[in-house]
Amino acid sequence: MTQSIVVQVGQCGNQIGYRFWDLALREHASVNKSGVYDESISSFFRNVDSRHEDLSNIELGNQKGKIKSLKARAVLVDMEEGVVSEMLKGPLREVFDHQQFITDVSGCGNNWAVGHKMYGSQYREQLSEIIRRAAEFCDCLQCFFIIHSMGGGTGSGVGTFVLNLLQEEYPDVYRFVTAVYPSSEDDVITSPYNSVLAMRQLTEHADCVLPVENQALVDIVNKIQQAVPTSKTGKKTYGPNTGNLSGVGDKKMKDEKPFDTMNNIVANLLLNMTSSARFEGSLNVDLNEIAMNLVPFPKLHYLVASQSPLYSVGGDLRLPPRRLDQMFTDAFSPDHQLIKSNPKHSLYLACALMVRGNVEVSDIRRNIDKLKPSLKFIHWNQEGWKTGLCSVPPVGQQYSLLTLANNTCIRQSFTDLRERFERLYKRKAHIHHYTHIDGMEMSDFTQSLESLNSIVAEYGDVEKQMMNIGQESVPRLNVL
Ligand SMILES: Nc1nc2c(ncn2[C@@H]2O[C@H](COP(=O)(O)OP(=O)(O)O)[C@@H](O)[C@H]2O)c(=O)[nH]1
Ligand SMILES: [Mg+2]
Repeated sequence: MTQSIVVQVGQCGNQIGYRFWDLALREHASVNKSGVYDESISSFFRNVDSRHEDLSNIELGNQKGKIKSLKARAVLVDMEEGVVSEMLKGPLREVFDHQQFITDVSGCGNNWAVGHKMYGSQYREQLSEIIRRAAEFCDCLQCFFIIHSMGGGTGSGVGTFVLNLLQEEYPDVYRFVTAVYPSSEDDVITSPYNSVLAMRQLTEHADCVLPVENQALVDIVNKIQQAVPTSKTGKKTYGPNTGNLSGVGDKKMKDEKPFDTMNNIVANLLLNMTSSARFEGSLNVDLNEIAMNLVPFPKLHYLVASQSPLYSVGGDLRLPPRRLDQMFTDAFSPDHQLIKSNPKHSLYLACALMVRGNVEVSDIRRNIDKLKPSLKFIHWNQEGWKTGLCSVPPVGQQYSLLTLANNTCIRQSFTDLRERFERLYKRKAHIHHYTHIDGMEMSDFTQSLESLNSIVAEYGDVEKQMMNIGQESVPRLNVL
């Protein structure tokens, strides 16, 4: 069994990370009834109780203090203290070791340069040290999962600094980045700059990026609200701010944060993606196989995720269960994508289907055959499916499906972002806040824009190639 380390940076990164650890503990608790520390738990948690291996502790909730011997394989970084110190007061406080954090007090002011150039160099040694410590606890470290937003300063700046550091110091360990992209109505005025500057780093230094758009999350949350049966009082029982999706039960209601429901969706993406690293399955997809199978060209490593059911939070869940075949239809529909897109209208380079629960390989095959006529795959990879089957479903579900698509539809998100960047950049608005930071040059802007242009162009070229082939293969009339 291999291990992974989660590196969560900035407000968004830490808030999503927190949801991930909460839900991961619940999953393990529901499967591991004996409470004995085993290989499955060891993939993301270490055991600090050397006296005995008994972990009847992982039952969360009212069994206060019983998670003392499990520590998350996590590194928490934020240049503000608020979010991390709240985590230390919350119900999962025992899961995080005090040696696992780096915080500062003044924040990055939503400025990538402050995060990447200033704090990056200032904290380089400490970051390197804290990661080394986490890595030393692993027998066989396979992946880093980095979580951060693109639009702010810490996650986008320090987060991408850490990414580079990881590549330098652990070149053989996979780097998966979950990156939350700002919506067009984002209140961070400099978010297009931060996102484009960060994206160049993701393009150059990550093995795989799972882009998530806040707009897509908001739309999904609204959809969930509509789908959830109303309670007797006529009130919706689920949705943002109702508390139930926060994952720690009803008493959490008063602590509910506006992002929690959205973050649960992203946490579920990570749970589903890592399920075969955490549990047994008849068709286990090793995490390295995702990078291997889904990324045919090094920079085209942005994978569009979609899932069905849209989320799962265990026993609280009251959404009607999805039928198996419906789940496959869902996952290819635009309203289940974690970026605003319609993959059916674009070209697939490859697609992974990560199925969990009591599902047969033949069920997957049947659904692939059913879907195929409506999907366009690149001509040299017509059978570009990677399927995984993990026997353990999410808590409270019979089965679930996560798809990860290398699809040219991502180009639209990138061109939208570029437009927003250019609107500011044309007038050089706010640029001086960046260039006065030591080490930040105008070339950082120009090169990041070039990098984005080239990604957009590369996805475009792939599409064009396909169109040309399409035309050539139009059957001609044989003139007799
Ligand atoms: N989905 C989600 N987005 C967030 C969360 N917190 C902040 N954001 C978004 O992230 C961007 C700001 O980044 P933030 O993580 O607050 O900044 P940082 O602390 O400097 O990294 C904005 O686009 C926010 O809308 C969160 O918990 N979940
Ligand atoms: Mg912050």
